[in-house]
Amino acid sequence: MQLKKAQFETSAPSLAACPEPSLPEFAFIGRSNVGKSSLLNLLAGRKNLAHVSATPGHTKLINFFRVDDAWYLVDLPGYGYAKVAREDRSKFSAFVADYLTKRESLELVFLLIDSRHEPQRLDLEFVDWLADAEVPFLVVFTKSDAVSKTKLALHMKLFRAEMAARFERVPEMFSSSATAHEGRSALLKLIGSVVRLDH
Ligand SMILES: Nc1nc2c(ncn2[C@@H]2O[C@H](COP(=O)(O)OP(=O)(O)O)[C@@H](O)[C@H]2O)c(=O)[nH]1
Ligand SMILES: [Mg+2]
Repeated sequence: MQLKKAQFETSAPSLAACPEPSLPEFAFIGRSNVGKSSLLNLLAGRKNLAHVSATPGHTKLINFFRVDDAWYLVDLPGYGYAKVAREDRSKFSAFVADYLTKRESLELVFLLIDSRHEPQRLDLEFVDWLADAEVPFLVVFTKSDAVSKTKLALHMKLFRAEMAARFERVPEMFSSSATAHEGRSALLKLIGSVVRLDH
């Protein structure tokens, strides 16, 4: 799918402040620093559309980016900011929970997982939350450039096993690298097929 125009629309502090739910949305979530904003920029083909930060824990708002006046990319606040007390880390704001469970126009969540690690408890707890809430999601392994092909394959295999223990149908899994420009076409193709089905 070719993408012509991507623009920032709004930062919402509450579900009520989100744009009219008139276009299909694809929302990115994952731990702080996993590469959400970078992946969003990669997909949009714009270097600085979403703000990339070396210091995690910044975004508290839900940021909407309108693409070709046809769909939205949505940058959600990250979970698991390391400076937050351990018991609070896996929690995320009531607002994000609200958005994930109540937003009518949310088509699909992209759960971002750092390729460099074996399955992490925090991420699996979030998967369990998504499963309970019946929120449809796919998995993207980010920063694939930062790990060997062998390690990437191993980490994906271990994560897939965790998914197979939870779901009858294992969520689709992709890998990406904002640095090496990898994963863009596969993800845009998937978004394109969902957007076309919708209309
Ligand atoms: N090596 C590598 N680093 C990345 C990649 N994507 C993001 N980063 C770095 O990871 C840090 C966090 O990125 P950001 O997109 O702000 O993550 P967010 O907090 O999830 O939105 C930044 O220092 C990025 O430069 C990637 O594909 N490869
Ligand atoms: Mg970000």
